[in-house]
Amino acid sequence: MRQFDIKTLVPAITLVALCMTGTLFTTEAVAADIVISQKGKKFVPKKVNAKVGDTLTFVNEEKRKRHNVYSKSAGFKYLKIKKQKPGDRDSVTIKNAGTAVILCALHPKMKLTVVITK
Ligand SMILES: [Cu+2]
Repeated sequence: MRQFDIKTLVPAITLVALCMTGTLFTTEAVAADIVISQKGKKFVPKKVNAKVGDTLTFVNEEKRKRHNVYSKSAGFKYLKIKKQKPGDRDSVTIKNAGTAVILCALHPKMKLTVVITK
């Protein structure tokens, strides 16, 4: 029975290891943190694209106003943050694809559209 030469085996293992890590890096998507400001009674920006697994971070940049975050969109009612005081920074992680409209209960004109793909 032929035995593998150590000089062949070591580079072969290294190559396999490199391929595996390369595969991991290319297939494993890095989740993004999408920062949205609440400023002047608006969400800034008012529309963002996201992927499942990304987080939405809401930063209240007002001097005095409070805000909150909620959604009535089907499948996205978990996208909510209770009262946010000026300076507060809170995040929610997106679990599914679709289009979510985010609102603020205190300021009915505030609207953010999040288009989520897998
Ligand atoms: Cu508000």
